[in-house]
Amino acid sequence: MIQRFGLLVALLASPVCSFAPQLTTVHSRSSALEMGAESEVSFSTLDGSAVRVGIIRTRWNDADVTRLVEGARKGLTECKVTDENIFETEVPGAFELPYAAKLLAMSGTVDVVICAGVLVKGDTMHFEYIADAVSKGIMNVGMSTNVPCIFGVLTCLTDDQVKARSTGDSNHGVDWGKTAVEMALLKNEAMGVGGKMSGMGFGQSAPLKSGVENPMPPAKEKKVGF
Ligand code: DLZ
Repeated sequence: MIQRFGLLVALLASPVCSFAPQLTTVHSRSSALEMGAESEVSFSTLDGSAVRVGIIRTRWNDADVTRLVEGARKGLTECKVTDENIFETEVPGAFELPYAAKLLAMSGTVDVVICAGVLVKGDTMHFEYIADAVSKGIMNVGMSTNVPCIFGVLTCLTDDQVKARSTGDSNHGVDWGKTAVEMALLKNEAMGVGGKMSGMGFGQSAPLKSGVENPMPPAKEKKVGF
């Protein structure tokens, strides 16, 4: 038992141990959680130069959502996504996001959709119903269309919480942009688009069949957007 514990300690202390970086991550993660707003995820270098991104944003909480979309664009730019490969459109409120996202995903003109919005709890049950419907709706779009759909919706109890998550270095939109690129690349790799055909993992076997018939065939020209 003691021997095993000693081995575990040695492994954790070893610079080549793959657990060691995780310990660091866990530590910074907990301090980030205490602050409640900072990014809690890291990204490797992502090449999104060929990725087409659709952004759907709400007009509700306009100023906050605008900052979040600016953050998402910053994240996309840091991953080499070009401006001409970003299509942006808007809907009234968060409840409308999943439907618009489904139309955009089915258009075949984008590799990933980011849904951006802000829900703030009021005095009624409205917040709970919308937050639940929107989160499930956005997940359903990704699962039913095979176009990854990013949940870029803040669900906050106060305006201060919104500000803390949509400004400066803690603008969550930046992570949403990078997440979008990572998921688009993962999808392309898994579906055999440019994947290597040896070894194990996503993109290593014959191209996957989606199992989902897309009612709208991919656009012939490289158009981005509806
Ligand atoms: C009605 C409503 C309320 C009270 N609050 C918000 C909100 O905080 N964030 C948001 O994006 N949308 C809100 N809405 C609008 C609903 O999302 C939706 O647009 C309407 O219920 C019409 O379907």
